[in-house]
Amino acid sequence: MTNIDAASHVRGESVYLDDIPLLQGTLFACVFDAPVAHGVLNHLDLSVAQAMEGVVRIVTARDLRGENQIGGIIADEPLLADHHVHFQGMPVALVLAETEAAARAAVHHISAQTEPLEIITDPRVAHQKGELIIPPKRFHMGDTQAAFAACAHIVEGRADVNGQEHLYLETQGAYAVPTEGGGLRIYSSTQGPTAVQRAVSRVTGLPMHLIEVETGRLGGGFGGKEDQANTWAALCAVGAQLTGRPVKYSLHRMEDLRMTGKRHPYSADYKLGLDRDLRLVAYEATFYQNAGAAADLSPAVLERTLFHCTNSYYIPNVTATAFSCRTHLPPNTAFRGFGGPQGMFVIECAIAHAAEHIGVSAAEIQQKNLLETGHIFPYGQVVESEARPAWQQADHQFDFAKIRQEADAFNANHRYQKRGIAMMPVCFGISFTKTAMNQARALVHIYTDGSVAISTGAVEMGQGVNTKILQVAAQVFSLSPGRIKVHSTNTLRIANTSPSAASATADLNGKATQLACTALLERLKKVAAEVLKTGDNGTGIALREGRVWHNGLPADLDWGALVNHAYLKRVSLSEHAHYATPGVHFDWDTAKGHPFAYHVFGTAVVQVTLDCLRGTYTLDAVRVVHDYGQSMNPLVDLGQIEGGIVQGLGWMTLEEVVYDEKGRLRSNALSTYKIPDIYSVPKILEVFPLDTNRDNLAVFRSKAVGEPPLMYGIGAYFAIRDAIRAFRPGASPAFDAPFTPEKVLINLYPAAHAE
Ligand code: LUZ
Ligand code: MOS
Repeated sequence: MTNIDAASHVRGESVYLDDIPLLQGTLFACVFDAPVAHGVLNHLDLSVAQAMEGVVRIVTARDLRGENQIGGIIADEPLLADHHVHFQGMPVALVLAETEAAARAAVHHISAQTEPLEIITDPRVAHQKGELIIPPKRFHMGDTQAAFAACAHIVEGRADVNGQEHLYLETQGAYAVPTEGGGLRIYSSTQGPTAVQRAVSRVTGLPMHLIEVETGRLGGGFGGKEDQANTWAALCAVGAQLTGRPVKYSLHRMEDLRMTGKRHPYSADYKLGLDRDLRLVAYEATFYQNAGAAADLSPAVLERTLFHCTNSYYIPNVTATAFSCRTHLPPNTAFRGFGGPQGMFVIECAIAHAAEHIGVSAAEIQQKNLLETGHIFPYGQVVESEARPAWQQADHQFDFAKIRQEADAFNANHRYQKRGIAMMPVCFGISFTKTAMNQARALVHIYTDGSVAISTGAVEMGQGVNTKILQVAAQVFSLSPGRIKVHSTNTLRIANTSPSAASATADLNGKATQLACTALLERLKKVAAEVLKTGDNGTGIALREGRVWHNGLPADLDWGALVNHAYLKRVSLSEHAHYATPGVHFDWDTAKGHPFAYHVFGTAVVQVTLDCLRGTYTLDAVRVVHDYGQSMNPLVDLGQIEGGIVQGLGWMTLEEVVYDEKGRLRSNALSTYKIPDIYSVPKILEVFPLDTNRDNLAVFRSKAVGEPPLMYGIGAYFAIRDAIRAFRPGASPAFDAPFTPEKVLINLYPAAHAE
């Protein structure tokens, strides 16, 4: 089954926000954003801009009919700055003009007078000053203090990991159209249509039933549009409400880079204790999350850092503490992995440190401590593990010992080129950690010509979820894909959706689709039994490839005729189904529970070659054994795995988000922010499935595939470190990702750098 969007993508016919034809009278919006990161907003001069040709209206905080608030988890984020500005890029005024050019031109003629306040960009500084978004969160298992006392080896250190720009190909944007009776229709490039509906309701004061949010597809989200699509939709909605005209805003790349949040940078302290047999016995970690100026999704991201702080390893004694620190950067937000990768990076640093300290390979420690079924995670869930089978299959297929020997032999023969390798096991929990969000609905209509229309809460953002949902319906009905259409995500057809996030979209919406289609099928079987007078109430009826079968023999009744009979008999051909993941729960009072439906496991081996004169490197190979259960669509899944790995590699190597001490984004364009291109992706990228066939909670025994592969990319950091140590034995670079070529060079020649 090919991706159902393949043909229209290749022809350029797929419709994104910017392809929607505009109505006559549409106005264009552009934001004037805060020029300083922290200050009192004393005066805003709009007079010049207001008088410019084409400018229809300039909206500020005071004009809002609803609440000036878009904070989802915590109400700490005004839509438009009122008395204070909290980050450079914070929306202050909204220009509405007859053309896009007029709107952008006018923004340049707005000026703000601000009284500067102290700017904090470092989460540790924010922590010292008590600037916390929420009280600290903690996971606790066993007794670390007692355990450390009995450890043969203890290492302590610090690890820093930077943020990451989402760089979805399609920038943020929305189009708001006034509808009859004072309502609004919002076209939004969002992962969360309901989140947009709520935000629009809040800032306009309109009830949610007057607000329709329509999302066709996104040109990428990666978490950046889980929460932060709300801003632009809310601004367009306010503009449309105040002018009575449609309002469109599609951000320019530099606006998007400057005004939106990114993956959270973290700083962390760790202490890891091992026994004589290299068993991990005790782990303490403290995480300082750089949340930015408002909560956004930071509390939930912080939680997932704790959930994944021991990655794929069993450690009986764990104390992990996490602080969400308020700084004056754009609020950081969801990004593929959602805090998990940051937690995993730190334990991998601690293991690398321990290995170097003891004089063994990190792989030896990793391998010895993999999770086994029956172990307990620090959050109380009992482990069902594929960690060791994944590691062993990877070792068997790729031969870790041979890869090591070849690297060592190469290094012995090359003075200024060094090879490094690293293994990277991954364990990622599937489900929203907020239990209530693990629900979805599907609406399935069968029309009298036999064609089927499906709506769900899933948002197609290039991950192929609509293809999988179509496959579910095609399989249940035994129909050819051509008779089924998966439609846009729309809050009038599907209400109260969870965002398409947490790798769970196909699981949740696929299950809801399966329930709806199965209910329809059972109804149709009864109709078939009546029509064929089988007298068995449908128990002997089956549908196969568009035909009705009875007791294993084809009957003289096809799908189309059956559907017509059902209509004439006044049997409903529509179904709305609800799915809620069974068995998941979590209690933050005890920080224990069973938050995840299941976990995804895998092991990667990453190989790099370092140019020790220049500090540059090539990613030679990433080889992976990945557990995606019984894949529904191996090609769609492979696309997700390859994309995730490359995004993870970019985070660990080239991609460097730079804010200066004034809170200004310096990596504000694609000339200063580098992401992997076709030349920097691994020369070899091999992915093998781990052969598992368990009764998990995903659709048709598949497993979620969206986020877990990103974390294989973390291996690149440690492979580069390994190569540096081959050039300079005993080197101990600070754990500070990404490992940009500049940082590599400094670590190859620290003495020269010190001079
Ligand atoms: N979004 C969210 C997520 O709201 N909750 C989650 O647990 C999550 N996990 C991964 C990615 N996005
Ligand atoms: Mo996400 S990080 O929106 O799954």
